[in-house]
Amino acid sequence: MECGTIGWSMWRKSLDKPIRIALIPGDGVGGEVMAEALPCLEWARSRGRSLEASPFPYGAEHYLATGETISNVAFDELRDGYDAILFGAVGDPRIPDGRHAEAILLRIRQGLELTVNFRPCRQPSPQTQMPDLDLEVFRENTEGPYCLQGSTEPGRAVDFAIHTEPAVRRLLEAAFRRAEVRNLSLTLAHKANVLKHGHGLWVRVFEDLRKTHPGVAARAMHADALLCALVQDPTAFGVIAADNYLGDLISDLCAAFIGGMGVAPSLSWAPHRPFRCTVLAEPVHGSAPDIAGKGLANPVGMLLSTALLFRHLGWEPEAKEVESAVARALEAGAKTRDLGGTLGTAAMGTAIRSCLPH
Ligand code: GGG
Repeated sequence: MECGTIGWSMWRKSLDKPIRIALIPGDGVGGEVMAEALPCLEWARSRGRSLEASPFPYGAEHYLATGETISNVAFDELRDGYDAILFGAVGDPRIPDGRHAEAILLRIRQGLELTVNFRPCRQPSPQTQMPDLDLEVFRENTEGPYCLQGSTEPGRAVDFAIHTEPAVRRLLEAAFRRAEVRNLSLTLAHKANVLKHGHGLWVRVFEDLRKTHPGVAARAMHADALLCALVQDPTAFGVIAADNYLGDLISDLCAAFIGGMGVAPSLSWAPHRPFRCTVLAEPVHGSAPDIAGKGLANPVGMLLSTALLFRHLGWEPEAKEVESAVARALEAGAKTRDLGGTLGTAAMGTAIRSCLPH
């Protein structure tokens, strides 16, 4: 496998030590879905995979109790001592401005320079109306309006967006390579007609990389036209690349094609730091405070994120087994409420686990 695509087995801090995974459940349903991923880690260990998992308390509860989001020492520990972070979700109604969420999740994404946020969008089960759907969104994960620079003034609010050529190039290079390896088309979503500076840069770099990847069927589209075409026929798209903001919106729409946010996984990495990178696996969904604590959340997005992490570590058989256990459980009728079923989070996790080989 190529460096910069998932499944490259050298993404680890040390070859002769166990893979170290930091567990950050975060807020709301994060802990509930994380609880269903832990037995998957245990299962991988039972198959001979060498891993250690350590919990970290970062989230709203910890912030309200201690005033700490992530300390510098803890951040350094995550960066230098862990191969991966398995993350639940952030967001808590008791902190309406989301300052702890920024300081935790955006700090991790930006501090670890996790430029590539990979959000595949395939039907989690073959029993579906769109079996041909094979979409993969590459979302830039550290810049754009997420630079968190701006101000609220009387009668006026300002949000800046920063796009740097190295990050844009890294994201697009990863998307081109992925499209090449999987023989998929590549579409860049942009609004360079309005956002002349930032998205103008995206289009320029895209056109540049198109020359070095002549085998990829690549096109740049205005995001509004792309969204319209996507809703009309999602199977007409392959890899979609976009900046942080558009990439978030487009991938959330794509999640709706496969059953909703509850089933959508993601993995983030730093393509320019293959040997030093702590990767981040997290479901696309947030903390869902409306259903938090009720045992109703769908653990599929979390489990498929765990499968992406396994694949990234080179544990392809385990990644495939988890994905097919999810598919088999869904085919057998196991569904949470968001998918029209009646199961709670734990029962859904149990149903999926029962489909894993022993
Ligand atoms: N598991 C993803 C999560 O917790 N998302 C919450 C959130 O607010 N994310 C900001 C973003 O990704 O746009």
